[in-house]
This record gives sequence, structure tokens and C-alpha cells, in this order.
Amino acid sequence: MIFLKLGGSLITDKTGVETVRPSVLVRLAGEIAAARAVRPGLRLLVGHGGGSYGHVAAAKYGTRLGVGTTASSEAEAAVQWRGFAEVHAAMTRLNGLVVDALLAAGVPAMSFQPSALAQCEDGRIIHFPAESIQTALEAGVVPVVYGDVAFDVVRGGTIISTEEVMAALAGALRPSRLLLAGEVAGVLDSEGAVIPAITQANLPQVEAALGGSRGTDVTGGMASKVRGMLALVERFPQLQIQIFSGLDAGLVRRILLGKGTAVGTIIAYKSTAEISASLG
Ligand code: IP8
Repeated sequence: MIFLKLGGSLITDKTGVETVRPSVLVRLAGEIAAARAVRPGLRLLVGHGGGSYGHVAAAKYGTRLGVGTTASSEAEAAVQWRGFAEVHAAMTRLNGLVVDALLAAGVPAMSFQPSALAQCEDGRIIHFPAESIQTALEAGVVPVVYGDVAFDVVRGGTIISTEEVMAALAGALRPSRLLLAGEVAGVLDSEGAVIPAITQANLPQVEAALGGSRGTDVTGGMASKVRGMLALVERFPQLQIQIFSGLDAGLVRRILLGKGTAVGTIIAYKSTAEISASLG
């Protein structure tokens, strides 16, 4: 079982407003189709970020921090809920383009709306039913999820990132690999070189070098992503996470097929060196 996120920065131009990168999207859909053709038994869940769709609207309305609950008047609350609906609508526009590109490439992709499934408490997903996604996977369908708005018992409403949706699904679907294809070659150090591996052991050293995100990103850019992913491998020590560039033509296909495993940044519970050391 593989989870593959197509980063919002990869499939859209994050410095614009609702600007997709059509040629990148078409190529990536083709690579996913090509990998499935080689490995028909591949169980795959695709997710995609918000890029210049969700993040722009979410930043305008402050949706991640709360909806209705952070307003000082009923009129302001109504504007925030209108914003909540707009953020979701922007994400469904991008999601439609992603699903259409996958279908056109021959991938039986089907959208699962995270805001209709997730229940949150103070910004954290506390419930996310996976049964219908599981059934889709058993039927050979490729479920597509995305960063979305979500109802929240404390904040009223909030934003959940694709990684948070994938983390919520990891318990039920038990992926062995979570692949994050973005527009950069991996997690970069202060000199701009790719950090090949991140574990809890070297987190303090790499943390200083972790920057923000290009363009608008309400869910926090690379630093928060790395911390969230490390928390996930703590919960699921068998899971391996790989962050790499989807702009590198052919890499998504190769990595899906288990090649190119040393490319980009690997986030794991323990590094290969630590595993061999503990084995003596
Ligand atoms: O790009 C956030 O998802 P992400 C999506 O995966 C929204 O962080 C709605 C801003």
C-alpha cells in the first residue's frame, strides 16, 4: 500500500491564484498510469495539496484558526463560514482537474471528500472513517483525497492538510511507503543540499535549516511537514516516507516501482545505519 501526495506547489503555481500547471499534471497522471501498468496489484491512494487554490482562499479568511468561533459578531461569523465554503469549493475545482487527468491517463481515480469524512477537535482529526476507501482499494479503484476544510468541535471549522488526512488513514490502511512529490529535490539544508535521511536522532541539526514555504501556505510549509512526518513514523515504525521532486520527469513512476529509493529525503523511524548498529 502506497500513499502518494502530489504537492500543491508541484501541480499548481503557488505564487498565483487558482493557476494549475497542466503539463506537469498530465505527465504525473501518465507516470502513475505507467507504474500501475507494470504493477497492476499496486494499492495506491493519491492525495493532493491546495497550492494556489485552497491556500489563497484559506489565508484570506483565516480558516485554519477557526470559523465562527473567532468572530466578534454574527456578521463576521457569516463571512467566515462563507469563506469556509469558498475554500472547499476552490479545492473541489483543483480536485476535479486532478481526477480528470488521472482518468484520462487510464487510472480509475475516484474522489473522497475529506470535509465530509473528517471530524476535528482543536485542529486535530479525531475521526476519519476509512471503510469506503478500503472498499474502493479492494476493487482496484484509486482513491483521491486532498487538503480540505473540516468541521471542528472546538474551532467551528479548520483546515486539514493532505498529510493530516493521510496520517488519519494510516492506521486503517497501513501503508508501507508515503511519498511526497513536491517541487524541490527533498528537504534542503542551509547550503541548499538535499538532506538524505531524517530521523529523531538528527532532527535537532536539520531543524535549524528547515525553512518556510514559497507562496501562501496556511498549513505551515516544510518544517511543520517534517515534524508531522516524524511523529507519524514514531506511530508506525515500519512506514518509510520519501520527499522528492515531482518536477524530475519519470521519478514518480520509478519511485512507485520501488526504484530510486535513495533519491530525495527519507524520513524513517531509524536510519539504516542505526538499524545495523542496533543489530550489532
Ligand atoms: O496543501 C491544505 O492542504 P495542503 C489545503 O496539503 C487547503 O497543506 C484547503 C488550504
